[in-house]
Amino acid sequence: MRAYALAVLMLAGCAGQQSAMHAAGDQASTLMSLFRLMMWVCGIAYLLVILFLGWGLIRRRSAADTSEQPYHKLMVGWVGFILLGLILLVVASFLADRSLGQRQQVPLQMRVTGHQWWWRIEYRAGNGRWIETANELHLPVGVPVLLELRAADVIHSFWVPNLAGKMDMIPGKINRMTVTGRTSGWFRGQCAEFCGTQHANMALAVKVEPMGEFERWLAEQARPVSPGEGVAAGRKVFESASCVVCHQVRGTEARGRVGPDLTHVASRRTIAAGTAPMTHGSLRGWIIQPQAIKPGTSMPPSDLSPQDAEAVASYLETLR
Ligand code: HEC
Ligand SMILES: [Cu+2]
Repeated sequence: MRAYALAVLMLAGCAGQQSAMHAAGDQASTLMSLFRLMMWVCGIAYLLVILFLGWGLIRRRSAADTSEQPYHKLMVGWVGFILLGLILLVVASFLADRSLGQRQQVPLQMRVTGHQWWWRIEYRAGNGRWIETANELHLPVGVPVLLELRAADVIHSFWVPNLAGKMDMIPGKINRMTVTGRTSGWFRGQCAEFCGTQHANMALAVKVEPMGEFERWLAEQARPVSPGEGVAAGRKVFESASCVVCHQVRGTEARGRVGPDLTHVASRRTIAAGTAPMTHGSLRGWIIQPQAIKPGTSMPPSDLSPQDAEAVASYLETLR
């Protein structure tokens, strides 16, 4: 009973927004079909081995029984089954690989760059311009998207299990993969190649949404900043502090390219690649001492007074 409960719990752990078992993209479902076929072929082979073993144990050969005939036939059948099973698996994985590697003319192109420990994301807009965001990937449902995967420092690996398999991001090299979201919703990606102390806090939020919604979202992200009311003080502090060396806020003096683009930072659900929720408190905490939230992160602590940090947090919160 306890073993059963444990098995149910473990299976429940596979469910949800970060699971290769719940394919929500064409590439993930190709992989899932291959996985299922492998399970069937290997499962049947395993069952047969156990059956033969049990049969051998029960039916001991009597000393008088010297006929080898029935065993020969069984042996031939068994070897035939193994060969067929292997050929089937080789052909199936060849076909799956071919379909994953297909580079059909895709209408949309995006760039994802792995950094220690966050994701730079760029969208190719209709006019050929690139629009930059971070840590949140939006995909229109049902449309194949070509992802260009790069790395800025060390090797990372791009992995959104619900959508597709893993692919390494290697400095100096561009790897390409096509993903096609099939089901709308939020999914969670995770860097899948150990890349340093905060590797585990290098998560990627992925939203698959209807084309209209995606286009609206992209148009919003493309727009330069329009800071809200009453945050002029915070903006001034931000622009006179070191922040602008590393961060870009399009439409202002801040043009740094080291860290994430903050033009629409408050439209994201989390900060620092899924490490903390997007709240006033975590923004303020992050600005004062990012190392306390994400030890080792390449954003240095600031020497802003608590009042100034508060004002900067309020300013950033209006960047939607
Ligand atoms: C030396 C470069 C550098 C400086 C200076 C810097 N940052 Fe950062 N910042 C980064 C990097 C790199 C990250 C990504 C860290 C991570 O996720 O591990 C980051 C992340 C952030 C984030 C979270 C963004 C997101 O979407 O996850 C905010 C907000 C932020 N910085 C605000 C500020 C503010 C405000 C200042 C000035 C007080 C500042 N930064 C100064 C490099 C810098
Ligand atoms: Cu990584």
